[in-house]
Amino acid sequence: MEKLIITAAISGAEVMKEHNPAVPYTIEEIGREALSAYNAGASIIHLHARQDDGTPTQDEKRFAQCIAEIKRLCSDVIIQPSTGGAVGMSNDERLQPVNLKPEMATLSLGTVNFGGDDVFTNTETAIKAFIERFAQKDVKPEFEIFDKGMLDTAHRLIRQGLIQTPAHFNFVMGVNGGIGTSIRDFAYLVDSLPQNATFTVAGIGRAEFPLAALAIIQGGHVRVGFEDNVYLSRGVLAKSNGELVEKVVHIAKELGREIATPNEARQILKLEA
Ligand code: KMH
Ligand code: ZN
Repeated sequence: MEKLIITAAISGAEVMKEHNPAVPYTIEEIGREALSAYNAGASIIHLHARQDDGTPTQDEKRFAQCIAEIKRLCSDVIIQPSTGGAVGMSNDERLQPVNLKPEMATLSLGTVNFGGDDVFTNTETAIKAFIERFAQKDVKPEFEIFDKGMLDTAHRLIRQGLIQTPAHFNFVMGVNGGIGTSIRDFAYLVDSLPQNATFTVAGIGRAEFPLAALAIIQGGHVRVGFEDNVYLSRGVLAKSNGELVEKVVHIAKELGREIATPNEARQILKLEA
């Protein structure tokens, strides 16, 4: 089986220090959390930027500062900025980090409720515009899948020649409004993937580690981090993103799956080194 790519979603846009005091806001804190995840075995850092007070921002300059700090501390890690940003941001605002030409960035393939009154909006027109901008800047998309219909959208856009294959997907499972976290839900998504696709799984909250184990067994990849879950185990806050990554490494080792370095992850995902 392929080596395991671990993505650390270190910051997110919705999780705050009130949820876990180690959630990073400042450039220095972002660097600290990226380094802890990298040292533990993460090869990809999924990045949301914040202002110093924790307000989410897609500001290009702020992203450039965060990326510089992460590269200073972990020079070979793959940095994957978010273009999801936070609920309510405009598409232009969200696309800013793509101008920095990162190796990868996230690209959501549909609209989903995000609990309460929040709706994470991704119209078909917007999705096509995002795909075009990624292609212009030569950025590999990680397609964010919050529900099964989004994979059907991927199939349609592949048929239309708008999505290049092999494509890479992230199943975000357990958002209030998206697909659930059962084994059946997981199998349904895996069975619905386009040919030759790679996938990673991000389980929300307490689903993070059970879904990580399923992905490890199934030959997929794993995302963990404060964006998705702040607990190491029931009632125990993780002290760092690194602790969450360490737990995945431990599960993978027990199950006989080796961990990919950043350069091995580049080969698996067909990114240029
Ligand atoms: N913060 C969510 C509204 C992504 O990073 O691409 C969207 C999100 C997806 O986190
Ligand atoms: Zn994100």
